This record gives sequence, structure tokens and C-alpha cells, in this order.
Amino acid sequence: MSENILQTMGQQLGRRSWAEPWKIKMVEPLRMISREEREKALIEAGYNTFLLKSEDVYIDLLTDSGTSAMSDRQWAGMMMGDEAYAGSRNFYNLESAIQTYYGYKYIIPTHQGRGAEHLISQVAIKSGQYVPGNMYFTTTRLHQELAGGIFVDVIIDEAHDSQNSHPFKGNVDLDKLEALIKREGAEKIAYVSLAGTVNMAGGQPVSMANVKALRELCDHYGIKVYLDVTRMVENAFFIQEREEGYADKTIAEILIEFCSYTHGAWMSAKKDSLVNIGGWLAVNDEPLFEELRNLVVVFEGLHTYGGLAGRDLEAMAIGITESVQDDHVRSRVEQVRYLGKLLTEWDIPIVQPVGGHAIFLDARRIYSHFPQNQFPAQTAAAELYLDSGIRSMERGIASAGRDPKTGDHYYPKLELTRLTIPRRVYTQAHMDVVAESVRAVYDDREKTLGLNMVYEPKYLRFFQARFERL
Ligand code: PM9
Repeated sequence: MSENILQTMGQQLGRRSWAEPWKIKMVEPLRMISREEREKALIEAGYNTFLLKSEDVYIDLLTDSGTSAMSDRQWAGMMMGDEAYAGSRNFYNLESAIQTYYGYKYIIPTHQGRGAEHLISQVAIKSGQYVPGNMYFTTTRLHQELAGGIFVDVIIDEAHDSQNSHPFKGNVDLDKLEALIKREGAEKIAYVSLAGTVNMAGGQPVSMANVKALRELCDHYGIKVYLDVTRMVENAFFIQEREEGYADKTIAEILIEFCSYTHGAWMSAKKDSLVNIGGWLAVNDEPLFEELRNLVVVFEGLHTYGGLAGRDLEAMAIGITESVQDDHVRSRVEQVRYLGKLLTEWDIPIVQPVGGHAIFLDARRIYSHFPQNQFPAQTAAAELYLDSGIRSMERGIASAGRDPKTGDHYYPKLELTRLTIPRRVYTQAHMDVVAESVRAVYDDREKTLGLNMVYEPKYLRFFQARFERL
């Protein structure tokens, strides 16, 4: 896959179509249970798609996290696992892949993204400090709060408007950030928590110009910038496509340049890096690294395995290399867009522009006849499952949780149902089936009632909350 097959073919034939740069070697049968069985399963799951059994799901668009298909190269790498407790050769392969493609100096493996979020939050946040970021992410914000931090959203306003077509809706609003720094003082800012392709905004990218300007501003005040690189490869694709001066650069070149403007990063490798489990933390500062390397042994495991088997480290190292190939990223994003195009043509309200990893239905606009505290996005996820066995996820008021100070629900402007596309798993025909089911749910919207939350866990409630029909 070193050659960009599609671009070469396109140039030769003057065509613009795309296709996946792989063929299928192994398949997993799908099963669809009856409507009556789905109704029963949904009630048993308390109308929460996280509580459904995967066996009862037909097309699983709950998440793109750990659900991608690994390549034959990755599976071969799994057989080369060096399961030594310390100093596994697979760790050094992973370290080298991260240094090559992300450019950071010091690497700590973790069992998944939130393991890394935990470590960086514990080390870099002092109680009472602010953590400005380009929109919250559930696990990221929770770890920042558990470390005593106060998250402040400094994303541009356009990100909160599902219909705004700004090409870089993930950008940081530098004026909002500077106002916070001036108001509170630079010493009250722990670091800037920047995410490439902002998940909760619909997978929206950050521009290279924005990260450069952010770094300049932060250097001026002596503040560090740490990057969530979980879907940064997809972010690089949007820069290549939309930002002046980057059309002729490769995804790998854009990725490493973007990371160079930040002081460190955390990663859930279960997304971009095409593995079923894994994550890491990387920094350039040696004393900080030493502190993190010490802490990882308390929570994850020794600093050369971080809670993972050697084979997982190897699959991750190979996955990183595969993930930055231009034709891979293009086919990944184009599949998401294919679904988005169908829904847009049918006037179904979705977040625009379509992002890198998912289609986000605008549930507030679909169910405009009931209020946000009756969980429109959770309702749409339940209805979609009932209609066709397709599993999606709520990204609205249930995900947003409660303000730790006031105890009230956060009321996010975006009330979205996410149809997340795993990488290298489903075909275009699956996307057609999904689109038709969304249309059926949309056509029935006026007859649909909302939900009431009847059980609410304390942390990350969206995972385990239970609901009943109103
Ligand atoms: N994201 C997702 O489905 C998995 C669980 S949360 C519903 O989108 C970002 C941007 C993520 C993310 C997980 C994590 C945490 C950090 N940053 O799940 O712990 O999207 O590997 O990563 C999920 P882990």
C-alpha cells in the first residue's frame, strides 16, 4: 500500500472515483433478529444501545473504537508477540512507529486512550486550574475534573451549529482562550487540551494555521499544548483537502507537522491506528516523561507494556504505518461521506460538513416536538435499532452529563445521534441499508415520543444509564 493506487489510477484514466485499497479475506456472518425480539432486547437494555448484546445487533455503528478490521500484516504481527514482562521488542517497534509518524520523543504505552488521559491529567493539572479545550470529550473531561481541573470550552462558535459549513469547525477561538488567560492568569491554566477532529462536534477538523497560531499564543504565555491524536490522521486528510498549501503533501507529512506544534499527545489507538485495543502517551519533555513513566507502573503496568500484551503493541505499530497511507484515509472518509450524501439528498438533518468518522443525526431538529430533557438523540438511537437492528450512539444531553458544581444537566447545543463507521468493516451496500433505515425513522418522527431517565450512574452516565418510554 506504499503507492497511492487511486491517485495513480485516477491520473492515468482521468477518473475521480475511489475504492477501498484492500480486498476481503475473512468474513463474519451477520444476523438480524425479528422486530418483536428487538423490542424485547431494547426494553431489557433500558433503551440504551450500550446495554444491548452485540449478538442482537445487525449493523453495529455504536463506535469506531476498537471495531476496525485488522490487516493480514497486523495479524501476522500478533504472532510475533514478545511477551517478556520487560523490554519486549514490540515496544521498541511501537516507539519507533510513533517517533516516525507523530514525531514525539518519549513514549508510554497505555491500555487505551483513557489510561493516557488519566496519567497526563494527574501529572499536569493542579487542583483548581483551568483546562481550556476545543469542545469537551466525555472521558477526557472526566479525567481532567477528577484531577481537580475545570474544563472551559474555547472552540469557535460555528462548532456548536450543526448547519454551519465552516471547513475547520474544530478550530480554537484564540480570542476566547486569550480572554480566559488574561482573566485568570497564565499560572491558572494547566495546559490547552486540543483534539484533532473534534468528536463531539461531528468529527470536525482543526486547521494547520489554527494550531500554529495557538502554539504562538501559548508560547507567549508559557502554556503547554497537549493534543488528543486519536483521530488526527483523519484531521490531516481534511487539511490536505481544504487548506491552502497542503494539497501536494502526504497525510504523513501533514500529521508530523501538526504534531510538531504541540508539546505532547495522548492516543486511543483503537480508532485511527486500526487495532482492537491500545493507547499511548507521548511527550518531548524529559522530566515530565520521567514522572509519567513512574506513574504508569501504578495504574497500567510496566513502562514497556502499559497494560497491553506484546502482540497488541506489535499490531499497533503496524496499524500506525497502515493508517497514514493516503489511499487508506481517503477511502475511509469517503465511505462516511457516501452515507452522508444519501441522507443529505433526502433532506435528513445531519451535522454539516460531514466529518471523518461518523454521521451525526441532528436529533433536536428531527424531534422538534419534544424538549432536550426527554433525550431526543437517545430516542433516535432506540428507534433506529427498533427499525432495523442498526446500533448507533447518543451524543447529546445524556453524554454531556451534569455540571459538577451545580449538579444540573449540561444542555449542549448539539443533540446528536452518532452513526459511527468502523474502519475496513462494512461495505457500501451496508451504508445503503443504514440510510434507508434512517429515512424510515425520520418519516415516523412525528409519532415518536421521548424518553425518561430512570437510572443514572455517577460517572460517564451515557454508558450505563437506563431509560423508559414516556
Ligand atoms: N472514544 C468513541 O466511541 C469510545 C468510548 S466513549 C463513547 O468515540 C477521543 C477523541 C475519543 C475517545 C474514545 C477517547 C478515549 C479519547 N479521545 O476509549 O479510552 O473519541 O480508548 O479513548 C470513543 P478510549
